[in-house]
Amino acid sequence: MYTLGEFVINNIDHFSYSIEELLRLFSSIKLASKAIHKEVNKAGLTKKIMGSSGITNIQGENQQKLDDFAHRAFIQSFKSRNVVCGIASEESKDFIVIKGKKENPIRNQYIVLIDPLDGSSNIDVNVSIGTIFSVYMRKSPIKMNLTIEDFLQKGKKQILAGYIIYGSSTILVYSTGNGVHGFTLDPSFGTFYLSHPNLCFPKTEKIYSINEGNYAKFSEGIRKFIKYCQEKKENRPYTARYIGSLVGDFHRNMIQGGIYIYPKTASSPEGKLRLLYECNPMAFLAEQAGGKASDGKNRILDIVPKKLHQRIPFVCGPIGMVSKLEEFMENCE
Ligand code: AHM
Ligand code: MG
Repeated sequence: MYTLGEFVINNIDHFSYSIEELLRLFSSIKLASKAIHKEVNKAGLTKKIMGSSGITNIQGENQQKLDDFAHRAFIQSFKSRNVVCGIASEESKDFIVIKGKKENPIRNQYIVLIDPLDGSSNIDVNVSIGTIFSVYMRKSPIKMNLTIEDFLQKGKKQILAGYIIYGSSTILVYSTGNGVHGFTLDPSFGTFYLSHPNLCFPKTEKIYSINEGNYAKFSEGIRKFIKYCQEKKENRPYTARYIGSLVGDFHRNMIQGGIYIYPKTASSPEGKLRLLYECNPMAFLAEQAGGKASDGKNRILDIVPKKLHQRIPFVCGPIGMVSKLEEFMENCE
């Protein structure tokens, strides 16, 4: 049984960037995710990690203690191991530059964008949550200061994207542009083992995932698509499944065949999910798994980001289901 480290080394021929940096990055991601796994699993036993931190984060949302713990765990792990030159996190306003010491300046070329703990409304109720990460090569020359342009790159420029789901087991899923592969943490050894090689959306279209409580706030195209999903015709009605954790909903849909939708609503006219921390990495994985991701009209990976915390409507899943939704959107404009 391959460990994550062994698998990465054996499946890296297609990768044209620094493998040494990639391996160091993976070891930081593994370390931080194991720390979070440990905290998530004892959350009910300690008040230290449950509930709100009392802070309103940059998203204008009530930050949970575990959001803050996860943010610190990743930043600390990336910083102390000198694995990247810059980090942007959903939990902090500005990007963070990692320069190293004057006598030993950092020469790393990767920048990482991260949602340290996604689905935080599920933390206190023992429902799956996740970490989402996304990696790019810096655009600016290595000896210059990082600029915002290093972070505002199109999603198709990602060289690595993935997530960790803290669910009934902890699973790390990633792609470097050569398929999507999943690794389950064996907590007794603290090792991730290959459990889901070559993940692909199946041929069966089975599930639709959307917060239907917002039905009255959706556009006509989305409302019609929901009715289409519920219609008794051909292979429909589809089953409705919605956790409210993007990572959990995506993971299930990729394995069982389903579409995830977070459209714009009357109260969130730009959508809710963040382009850089949530949509781009999931879109990269969706395409690598033979699926499709869009904002209802445009390919997510082609969108030029305008700001770090930009929100956007998001749809992803099997190509047929996403294309059908786009058809409804187009016909209702
Ligand atoms: P978060 O980053 O604050 O946790 O928000 C993102 C989450 C997604 O994981 C999830 O799909 C969505 O928000 C759920 O939102 P809602 O409760 O509005 O359905
Ligand atoms: Mg999030």
